[in-house]
Amino acid sequence: MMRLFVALPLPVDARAQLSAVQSGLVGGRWIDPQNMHLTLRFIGDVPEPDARDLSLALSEIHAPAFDLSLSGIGHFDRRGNVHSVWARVGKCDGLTHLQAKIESVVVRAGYAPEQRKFTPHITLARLKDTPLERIGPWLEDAGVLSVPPFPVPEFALFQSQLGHGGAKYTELAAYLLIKFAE
Ligand code: 2AM
Repeated sequence: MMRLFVALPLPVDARAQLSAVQSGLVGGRWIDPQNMHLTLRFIGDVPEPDARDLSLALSEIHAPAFDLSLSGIGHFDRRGNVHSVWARVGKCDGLTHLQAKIESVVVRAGYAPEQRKFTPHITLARLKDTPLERIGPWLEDAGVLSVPPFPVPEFALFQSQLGHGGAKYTELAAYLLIKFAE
């Protein structure tokens, strides 16, 4: 079995800028900048032949390239207990369009539709159910985060291998987005 997800890789510059806010948070486990990405669709465990079929289906997507910017910090919590903090993604029609195309291809390939609303984000740290009040000062400081627009030339299929030191991500295939000359 292979644990798969579809995501946007991030340029090294953007990852470096994100890593600049990765300090001063107690009880958090920082995501290694090498592992930072924007998840478009989590797939989960699939048999290897199905991974190949899915990759072929994804390769048939034709969607325009776009620019992304990042600004500010958000968090996911369960009843006031925060389990992750992440960089906010600026509103981007190209991203919304791509995500919708991927969702429809994945569903046509036989996977159950995603039930959750798409909240584009880049996870910076995972926390062990930390009360929101405790990280208030960090959220305020890191909230100034702002990464200017950068081009997104491709999306990719990743494998996640869970291990002791956290997950290891491997890019299995990348799919070019269509870039029009200015
Ligand atoms: P996260 O960063 O918000 O945790 C690879 O594991 C990627 O898929 C991660 O970016 C993670 O998002 C997302 N992911 C992991 N498990 C998931 C699940 N059960 N449902 C949706 N997304 C998941």
